[in-house]
Amino acid sequence: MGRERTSGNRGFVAALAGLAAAETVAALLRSRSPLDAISQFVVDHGPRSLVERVVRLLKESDKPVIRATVVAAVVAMGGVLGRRAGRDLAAVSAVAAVGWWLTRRRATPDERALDATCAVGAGALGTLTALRLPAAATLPVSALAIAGALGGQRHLREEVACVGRPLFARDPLPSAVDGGEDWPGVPPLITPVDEFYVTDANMRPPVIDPATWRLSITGEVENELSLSHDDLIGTGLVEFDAAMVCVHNRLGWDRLGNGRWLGVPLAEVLDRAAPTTENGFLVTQAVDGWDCSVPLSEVRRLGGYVVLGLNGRTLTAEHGFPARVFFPGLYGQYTGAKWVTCLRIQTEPNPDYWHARGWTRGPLRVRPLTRIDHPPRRTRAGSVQMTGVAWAPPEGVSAVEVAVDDQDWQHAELADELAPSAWRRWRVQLDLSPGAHRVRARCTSASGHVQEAAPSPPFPVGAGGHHTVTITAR
Ligand SMILES: Nc1nc2c(c(=O)[nH]1)N[C@H]1C(S)=C(S)[C@@H](COP(=O)(O)O)O[C@H]1N2
Ligand SMILES: [Mo]
Repeated sequence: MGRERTSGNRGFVAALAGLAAAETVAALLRSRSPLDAISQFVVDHGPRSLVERVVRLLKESDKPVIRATVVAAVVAMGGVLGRRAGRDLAAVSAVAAVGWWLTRRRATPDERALDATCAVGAGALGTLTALRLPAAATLPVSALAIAGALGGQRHLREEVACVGRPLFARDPLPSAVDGGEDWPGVPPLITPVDEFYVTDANMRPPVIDPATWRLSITGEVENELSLSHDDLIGTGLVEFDAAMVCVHNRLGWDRLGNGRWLGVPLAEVLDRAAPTTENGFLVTQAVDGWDCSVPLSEVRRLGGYVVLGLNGRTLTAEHGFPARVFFPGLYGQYTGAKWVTCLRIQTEPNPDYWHARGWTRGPLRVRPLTRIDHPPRRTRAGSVQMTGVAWAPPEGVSAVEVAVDDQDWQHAELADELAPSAWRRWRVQLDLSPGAHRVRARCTSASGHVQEAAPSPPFPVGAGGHHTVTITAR
């Protein structure tokens, strides 16, 4: 019994050391992280309903949790293998085979060769070393391996974070807009880049060299184009304010941001390319293999941009450097690719990353929604200021109303509109008697559509219903 437990523990340590060694070597050689490769496999193959559940449960911490789960699974596997004496070779081969197979995914042939060598070599060596170590040495050795791995991960993260240099912009904050600046608890009019939500199907954003990157425009066009980053910047950038909303944004959530974007109108690019079909699709394709098809009729209706900058700087790696496609008014997963490399005009849509995983074909338009941001759920009784934001891109918000308990709707004061596609801040003065109150909010879009009451989850057409909070006044 005692002996079995010892070898089980050795198996745990060996698996952990193997993974950590592979991770460290990958970071040192600037190859892809094996842990990310395994996690990416989980992301790519998770069924739609599971993905929905994970997003709902974990909100924006999904990726760290996936990584931690993978580490736990690998260590558990090591523990199981370690229980049987004389299985060193089996353990080492399992680590090597899994590492080799996984690193072949989503990479160029060169990267694959390097990644596979790292994963197989370092992982196997780490595992073997840990299995052969005298019991007293296992702890310090695995601690060292983990420290190396964490250091490597950190190094990679910093490398990714450094993209983003100044790019032409008007005032950082528009002075023309009245209201909201000193309203309690209301979010900034323009969401700072480091607070702007990040959603994509990658464990780590691709890092692209703008010197070699090209945007190609191909398919059913008269003139194929291949544009560099400088070509696009020189085309004459247009600044526009718009909210980007993830289809997973639930009532009260902040999976949306209001940005000041810089981009080239798609109409200009398409005019130069001259599509030979009127009723086809614009397929935006990215370096991560992600794609999304937008009907040309919708492209004409919404305009859309090849975006190069956000809030006065080039895009950051996380938000799609060097370029992304954005149609204000379409949910994030229908609006076009970050890290875009190809715009292809086709008569038929592509399978599309999310459609292939069970999501609605689209394009899905953003449903108007209102969010209550203030006051906190416990507050003083009496006169209380409530604030929030509402959005209805691309047409804009014309009214926000709030109802306390089952009383009548009362109109909120709206801050000036920055742009119809941007979010709009609002406030209202409430008189709350001591006790618990249920407060709901809704908006009306510029075309007169009143936000409906029936609550619905993000799948299949985006969340709906009134954001409702319970506020206890004392
Ligand atoms: N290449 C690529 N583009 C992508 C995605 C992706 O996974 N890969 N995710 C989309 C989704 S679901 C959303 S909500 C937005 C998010 O953009 P943000 O991370 O800059 O907020 O990007 C879209 N573009
Ligand atoms: Mo999204």
